[in-house]
Amino acid sequence: MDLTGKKIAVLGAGRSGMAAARLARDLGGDVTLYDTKEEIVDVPRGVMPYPGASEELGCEVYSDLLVISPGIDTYGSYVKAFAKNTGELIGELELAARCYKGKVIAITGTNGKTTTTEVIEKILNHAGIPCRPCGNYGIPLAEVVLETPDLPAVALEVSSFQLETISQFRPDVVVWLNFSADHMDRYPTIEAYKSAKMRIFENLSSEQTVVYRAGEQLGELECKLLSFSTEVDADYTFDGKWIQLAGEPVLDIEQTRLRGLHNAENAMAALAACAQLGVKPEQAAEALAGVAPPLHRCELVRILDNIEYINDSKATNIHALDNALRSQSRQLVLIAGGKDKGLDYSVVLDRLKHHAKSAVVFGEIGGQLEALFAEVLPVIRVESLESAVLAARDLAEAGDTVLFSPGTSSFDMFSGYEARGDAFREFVLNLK
Ligand code: UMA
Repeated sequence: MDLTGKKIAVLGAGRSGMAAARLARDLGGDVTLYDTKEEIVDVPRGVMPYPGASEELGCEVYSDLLVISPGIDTYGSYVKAFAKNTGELIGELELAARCYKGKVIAITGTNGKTTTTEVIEKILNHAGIPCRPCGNYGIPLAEVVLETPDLPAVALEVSSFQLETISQFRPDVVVWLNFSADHMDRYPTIEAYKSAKMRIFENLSSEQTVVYRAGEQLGELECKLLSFSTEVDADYTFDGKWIQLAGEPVLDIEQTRLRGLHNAENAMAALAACAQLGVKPEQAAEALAGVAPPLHRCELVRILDNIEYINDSKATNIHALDNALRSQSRQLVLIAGGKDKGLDYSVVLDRLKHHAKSAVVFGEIGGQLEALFAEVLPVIRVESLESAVLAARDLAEAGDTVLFSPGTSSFDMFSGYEARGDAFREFVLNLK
C-alpha cells in the first residue's frame, strides 16, 4: 500500500492510533494525529500532533483517509466532524489488514476471545507456524505489521468497535465464539451491537472458513462452516473429558489446565481454526498440554484434598459470574462479593441453585448477596477475602470446586481485579 502524497488524519492517540499513525507515515502518508486530551506524548517521528483537538477543529480538517481508533464512537459527533471532509473513513484494523499478507484467524464473540486468541497462538507456534496474538487483545495489528511484516500468521482478537470501521477486511478463518448483550453504553440496541459484530462475515467467500458455536444465529453464509458445541450435535463435541471431531477423540481436556465448559468451547474453536491452517490434532494436543487460561479467568490455582480452587477474579459483572457458574461440572462452593455497582443478582439465583451447594460472601455487597442467595442455598458472610477462602475450604468436600467468581468489581477492598485475584491465589496457596 502506498500513501505517498496522501493526507492521513488519525483520531485517537492511544495504542491503536499511535500504531496507525506510524504505519501511515511509513507508507509515505502526510500524517496528522488528533486527540481530545491536552497532551500527546511520544509522537511518532514525522507525524504532526494536535492535542486538545475539538469538533470545531475537526470540521476544518481535510483528509484523503481518516483512520479512527476503536474506542472513539464511529457514529458520534466527534467523528462526524472529522469525516465531513475526508475521502474515506476506516479504522486502524482495516488500515493494518490492507498491509498484512500473512494468514489471519480473527476471533470474535462476547466472551472467551482473549483465551481463545492465546490458545490459537500457542498451537500455531508449536506447529511451526510463527504467530502473534494481537488486535483487541492489546497489541494493534498495525504494530505487528510494523515490527514483523513477514509474520506468517496472526491470532487477531476483534471487537465490535473495530468491526464498525472495516471495509475490505477478509480473515482466512473467523471464529465466532458466542453472542450476548454487552457494550450497551455504546450501542442503542442489542441488534445494533450484533450488526456491528456480524460485519466480520461481510467479505467472506467460499475460500474462507467460519468456526462457530452450534446454535448461534448467523444467517446465510457463503463460506465453509465448522461448528462446535458442549451441548448439541456439532463437528466438534465434548463428552466431559474428550474433545471429539466427528466422533473421534482429539484432545483430553484434563491434560490441559483449561477448566470449565466455556474453556472446552474455546479449545474446540481453537482446534478447528488451527486445523484450517494445516495443524494436525496431535500437534494441537501437544501444544495444549499444560496450557492455562490467562490469569484471573477461571484460573486453576490448586487442587488440595481433591478440591479444585479456581480464581475467576476477572468476573466483575453478573454475566461473567453466570458464565463461570454455568461452565463448572463439579459441585461448587462459590465465593462472591465486592463493590456495590447497583446490579441485580436475582438473575443468577436459578443457576446458583443448580450448580452450587453453598456460598461465601464478602465486601460492600456482602449483606445484599447474603439475603438474596439465602433464598436458594446456605450462605456464610465474612469480612475479608482471606476469611472467605478459609470458610470455603471448610464447606467444600473432596470432588468439589471452590470458585472465586466475585460478580462485581473489587474497588471496595482492592486496587483492581488483578490485585484481588493475586490475593486469592496467595491465600489458597497458603492453605495447609
Ligand atoms: N479519544 C479522543 N476522542 C474521543 C474519545 C477518545 O481523542 O472522543 C482518545 C482518548 O483521549 C485516547 C484515545 O482516544 O487518547 C484512546 O483510543 P482507544 O479508546 O481506541 O484506545 P487504544 O489505546 O487505542 O486501545 C484500543 C482498544 N480500546 C477500545 O476498544 C476501547 C483496546 O481494547 C485494544 O486492545 C487496543 O486498541 C489495541 O488494538 C481494549 C478494550 O477495552 C482492551 N476493548 C473493548 C473490550 O474488550 O470490551 C472492546
